[in-house]
Amino acid sequence: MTAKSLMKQATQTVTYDIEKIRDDFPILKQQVNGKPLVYLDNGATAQKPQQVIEVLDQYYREYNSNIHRGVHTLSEKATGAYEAARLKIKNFINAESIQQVILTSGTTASINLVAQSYGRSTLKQGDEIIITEMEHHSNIVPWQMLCEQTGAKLKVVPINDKGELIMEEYESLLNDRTRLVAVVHISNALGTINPVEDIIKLAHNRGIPVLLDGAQAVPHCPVDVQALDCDFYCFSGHKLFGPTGTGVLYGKKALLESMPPWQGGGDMIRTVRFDETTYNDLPYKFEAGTPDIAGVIGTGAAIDYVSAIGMDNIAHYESELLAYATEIMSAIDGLTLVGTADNKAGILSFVMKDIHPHDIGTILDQHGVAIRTGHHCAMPVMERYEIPATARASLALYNTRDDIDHLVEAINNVRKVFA
Ligand code: C6P
Repeated sequence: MTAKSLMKQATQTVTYDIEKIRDDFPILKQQVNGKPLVYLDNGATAQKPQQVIEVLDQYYREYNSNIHRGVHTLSEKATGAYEAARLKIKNFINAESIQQVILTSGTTASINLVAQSYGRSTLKQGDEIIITEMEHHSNIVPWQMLCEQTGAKLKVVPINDKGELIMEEYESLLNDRTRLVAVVHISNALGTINPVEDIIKLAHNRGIPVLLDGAQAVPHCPVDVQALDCDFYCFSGHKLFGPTGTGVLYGKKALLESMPPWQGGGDMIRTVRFDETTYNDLPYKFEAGTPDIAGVIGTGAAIDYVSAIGMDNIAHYESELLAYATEIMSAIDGLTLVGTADNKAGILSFVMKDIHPHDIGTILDQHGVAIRTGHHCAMPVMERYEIPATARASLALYNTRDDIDHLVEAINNVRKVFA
């Protein structure tokens, strides 16, 4: 879905009570270095609302126990809450069934699972995997490792100066040797919203499956895996206002069923004998060992939270905030935005003439403004723009124009310090 179509859809929906939303996030009420906290590092991890924190507290106080194992009351309660969270995730991304919602420790684990299970069992010497120049390392390195293991080759779709994929190059890379396309839905370093529908259609015309890295998309816009028709979709709970240590791999059922388990251990088996082991059904086949039970239940609460606000409302609110931030930041002398795609989400990567991003980040912190600086685990993006790093402000549903004004004021202070 494009930003414009999201906006159009969103204008038909209801209200956005920013004061009430901010009130739900206790961490935002504090001062940092004597200044009110302005949290603009949501791309790295998002803050947690009271509703999520309470669910975690309740789990540990009242029914902490292992799942799928015990017949005692606490274990049954934990299993029920854990599976209820899976159902919430299924509905949230509109998966066909809960069997297609594999619970992992994060986007990174989800992509590695596909690489080591699907990839390792199907790819061979000379096969090709297509990724893009704007991928996070999590969607590069697992494929490089797979290439080393199988003899397959990695092909990379380049980006233009605005940070958009060059679609003609993508089309020309698709061929009879392509076995998988793995693309980021929204770039963490540039904010680009990729034309994933077109990417998927072009790959499917040749029978090639597509994996989407949705780590930066799921917290900011509605995602419907059936409408997208993607073959795999990966995301993390902690960027979606849930706890760290949780993630999701959605997959088409036929693909998941054809894939061998990746990790072995408890819960993923049906029977174990020394001469033969049989595996559990989906989704458990891919869920070896005790998971982050509280984390998954908390992610379910986070989904309840964003669903009550409405993903359309969130997308609309954030795109207006991005437009405001883009306008005033573009006007700052000596500041250059890196990533100016026509279709963009709330990520503002920038560099300042003769000032290292780490210095920007340090001075901003003194003003209570939290941003990320560095390569953002997307070193090829930095190489593309011939820069060592950027400073990055990344928005979330609780940020305001006031936050942006504080950011700009602090940036102006950076300029004064280095004048
Ligand atoms: N990006 C950022 O500051 P994990 O660590 O598994 O939850 O997510 C990895 C990941 C994968 N893909 C994209 C597009 C991402 O943005 C991230 C995480 C954070 O940009 C931390 S490096």
